[in-house]
Amino acid sequence: MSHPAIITAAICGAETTREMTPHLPLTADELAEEAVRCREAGASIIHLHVRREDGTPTQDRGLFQKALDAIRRRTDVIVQTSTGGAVGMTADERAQPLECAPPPEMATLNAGSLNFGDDVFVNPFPLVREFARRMREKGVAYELECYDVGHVEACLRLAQEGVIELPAHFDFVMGVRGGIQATEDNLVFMVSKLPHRCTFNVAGIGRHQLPMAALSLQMGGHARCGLEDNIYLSKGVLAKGSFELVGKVVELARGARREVATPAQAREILRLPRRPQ
Ligand code: KMH
Ligand code: ZN
Repeated sequence: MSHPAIITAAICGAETTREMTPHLPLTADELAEEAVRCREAGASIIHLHVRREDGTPTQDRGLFQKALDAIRRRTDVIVQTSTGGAVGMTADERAQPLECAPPPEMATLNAGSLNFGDDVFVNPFPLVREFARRMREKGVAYELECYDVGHVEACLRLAQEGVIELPAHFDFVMGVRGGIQATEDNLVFMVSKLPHRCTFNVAGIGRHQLPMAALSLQMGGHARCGLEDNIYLSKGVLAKGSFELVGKVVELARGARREVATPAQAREILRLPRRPQ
């Protein structure tokens, strides 16, 4: 067996709605319950967004604090808060989860702008630099979200500037309408850009989720699944929660002769210093 595979469960997101699937967790208790189920199924990272009572996306610090506390009380997973939020949010709005106490162990750092469906997801260099600075200040580890190959190259430029440190952990989000598409040759190209000792994760969107997870695991990468990116377990069959998708990715890891990482192993692989109490 080669090195353990880290499975990230993106359990909520900003775009998936209860109209699309009744299985979407929204409240702090529901998010914590789902985090526990995903951990039991094999996930070691929970990628976290939060919602208002009416289900709309928000980056409200208080709601993140409640969700983080609820998850930490019940499980030892690494919580990776979103700083992407939803398209149209301001930078200050998006950065709020970094102000939680204690801060999250990990957060996303979106590496560049792109058309996001019919909208634009805005991440200019000054915003990326400022978010990286705030994360450094708070001791929050970043996962570099790359929606296209130019975003990987932007990260290398930021590393030269000293804004981000290498080796780093990348997430290739593949299949957004406006970003790089979810194909094997595109993944091979993205991976070919990575400097020595960097690690990568793949988040395939929609029907690409499980095939791209399989490919990433075979290539020595890690995998993200969950209702943020895909609501179906198989064609026309809704997943009853992100935990069912995690179960599928565990099977894919076994097929790729990869052990599944525990949160402790994931912390080691990702060079995370500590588990907040
Ligand atoms: N909702 C997307 C526009 C992140 O979490 O950092 C951005 C997103 C990325 O989900
Ligand atoms: Zn997200």
